[in-house]
Amino acid sequence: MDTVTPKTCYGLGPNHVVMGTQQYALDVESIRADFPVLDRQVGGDVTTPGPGEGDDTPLVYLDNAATSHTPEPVVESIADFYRTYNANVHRGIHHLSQEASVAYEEAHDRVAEFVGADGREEIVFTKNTTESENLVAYAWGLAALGPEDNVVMTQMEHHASLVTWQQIGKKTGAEVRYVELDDDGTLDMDDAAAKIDDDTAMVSVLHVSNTLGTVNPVEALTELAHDHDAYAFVDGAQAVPHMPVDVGEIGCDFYAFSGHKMCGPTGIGVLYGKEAILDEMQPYLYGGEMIRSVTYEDSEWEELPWKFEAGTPVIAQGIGLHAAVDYLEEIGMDRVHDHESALASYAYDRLTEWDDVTVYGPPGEERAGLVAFNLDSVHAHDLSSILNEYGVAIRAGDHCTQPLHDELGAPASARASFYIYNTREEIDALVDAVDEARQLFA
Ligand code: C6P
Repeated sequence: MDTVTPKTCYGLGPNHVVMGTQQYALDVESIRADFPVLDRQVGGDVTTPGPGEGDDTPLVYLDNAATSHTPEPVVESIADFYRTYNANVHRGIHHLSQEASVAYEEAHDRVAEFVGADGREEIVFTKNTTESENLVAYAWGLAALGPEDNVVMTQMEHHASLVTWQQIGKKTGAEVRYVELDDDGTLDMDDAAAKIDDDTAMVSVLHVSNTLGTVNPVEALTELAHDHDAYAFVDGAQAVPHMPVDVGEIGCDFYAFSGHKMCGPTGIGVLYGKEAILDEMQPYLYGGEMIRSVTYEDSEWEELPWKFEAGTPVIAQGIGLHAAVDYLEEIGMDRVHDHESALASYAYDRLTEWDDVTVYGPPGEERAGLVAFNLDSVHAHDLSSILNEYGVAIRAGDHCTQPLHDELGAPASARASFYIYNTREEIDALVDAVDEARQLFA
């Protein structure tokens, strides 16, 4: 890797410099060049999108768990689709439709390969992780669950799965159970073994917690589920963007994630499902594209995965996701993971230097690339507003894990989350701004 000349940046004083790329597991400097938004100044009028008057504070973007930014090759792939071969898929035998269909189908193949699925039949494109969860809950859960069954989740579940299975539980009478957490924010596996029993029909668990940064033992949880003939659904929204994931190795029956958290566009999610199970399931949405033949009396479904992609599908988004996968694989998912782990560990160490800061979740080296915390004297929302004054973008709130925040005894937390383009200097910028807030409210 090349050594770069350090440059002053990030607006919190001359001590914040971009260091030589040799200090990172990946070449941050050249990655940053693919994301023009990272050069934004912020602070002015928010009613007109884009740079404008009053924007004079360099952006430090640490809200990647909410959504990541989109590199130029991905933007270009989407623009190229609209500029040169925009057409609906699977509906025309004209040239553009065939080009679009091939590109859309190949996007399924590429995603399948990326997560270790057996082929495109196992990869359904949805709108996001939330829709992937709902697809299985409605298509499988409504038909399969009854009052004698239970669904097991964890206390750290995101609302995407928690609310979905909770509501399917109400509709079907199935009991919903939550595996408890140990004090360090990891799963109590004894409790998991106790709660998953012969009446369990589904174990739906997070791979990585978007609040605690905990990485759950999804292989062991899948094994527990299968020991009791239950299905295992893994919510990988915070895993696939950040680490190598192989659904075959995990052994789970379903796995879900979103394109917009992994350098892809918004509006696309992925549901992986084992072919034999998807084959058995009835569709979730009906209409065009998902049918093979229709009479006034009845219909037959198209083959997988199209059976679950009713209507005009997410064509441009799928093509963008293909480019995002290419982009991430070019960097290497091991290096993505190592880079973020180092950043999270550094942020954890710096924030825990203060006694009046509570950091949630396991220690630095065991966590995924995010840190949720609270200052004793400042509400997370106020903290986030102050940080915004310094151009530091974090998320404050319950991060769609309200019951978990109840468990933590905090209505909200501040969360910094990292990605391939973040630097230690940006974490210094975060810590300096947090310190300003501490002084202000001391
Ligand atoms: N978490 C966050 O800021 P969607 O919105 O469907 O793309 O992803 C939902 C989702 C599901 N599971 C986990 C673990 C998640 O983190 C998310 C999204 C964002 O943490 C928005 S709440």
